[in-house]
Amino acid sequence: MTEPLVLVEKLDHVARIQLNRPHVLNALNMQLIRQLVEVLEECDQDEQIRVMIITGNEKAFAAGADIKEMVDASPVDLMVKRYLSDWLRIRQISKPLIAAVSGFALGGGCELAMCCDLIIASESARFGQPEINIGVMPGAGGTQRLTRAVGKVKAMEMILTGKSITAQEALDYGLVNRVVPVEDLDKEALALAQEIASKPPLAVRLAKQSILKALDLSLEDGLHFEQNNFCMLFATEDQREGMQAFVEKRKPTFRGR
Ligand code: CO8
Repeated sequence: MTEPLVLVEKLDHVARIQLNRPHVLNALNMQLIRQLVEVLEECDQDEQIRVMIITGNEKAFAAGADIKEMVDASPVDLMVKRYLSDWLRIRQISKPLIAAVSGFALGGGCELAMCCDLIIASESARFGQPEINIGVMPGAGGTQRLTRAVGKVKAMEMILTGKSITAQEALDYGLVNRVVPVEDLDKEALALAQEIASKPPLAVRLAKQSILKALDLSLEDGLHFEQNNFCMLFATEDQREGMQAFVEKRKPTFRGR
């Protein structure tokens, strides 16, 4: 029996999804990305799950797209195989995604971390877009998401030189939320996931959607989008529960309804 390329563990309201090609530093082949997307979509539908963590192993989150899979590809092959289309499905996931990164997060690995909504890095994490060194450039969002995350000049330097940055630099650049000791990575990612999972899930979902829109829309349109989502939450039981609990000075219980 072949090993699954992603391992899934569900703990309370959190799914921990581990990339599982350790012998090639979790190089992202099409099959792995397909399995990852299928698991994310399944968790997105699962009412028990409120937050997903994507992680790798101590040596690598993911060292990029699988170069051996691409080496002989023509543009037509990439189009026919719809090589990058599964990546767009990650963007449709409505629940928060946390990347827990140790070791290499390079090329597609850095891009995958940036597809997530929050990034916890261990002290050993290295982020980079080294595609320039193998004759190409980022193709799964790197030029767009890195630039939005760290600004033009830092993105230019990282993408045009291919040099990677340390976890501390990633923190200073605003690319990651926090840096933790390697041995604490799982625990810290889980604690953050559980904290978010304790909040009203529909408010979390609409807040995530609204923040992502801030990167796409004009301020005027973004403010309208936010107002609509704010008003919509007054249709939920969790809004009544949250506000009633405040008034009654008790802890709310959120049901995701
Ligand atoms: N693809 C395929 N195999 C890889 C990759 C990769 N990206 N990275 C590492 N491996 C394999 C190695 O070939 C090696 O396998 P083997 O033992 O069979 O030779 C094994 O993993 C271990 O690697 P190393 O021996 O090289 O380990 P080191 O610790 O010496 O070096 C490095 C680690 C520095 C990370 C090095 O492996 C490296 O430079 N890897 C390539 C990094 C890279 O260039 N990434 C970008 C790839 S292109 C890309 O991501 C495009 C994204 C856009 C599309 C996204 C679609 C998925």
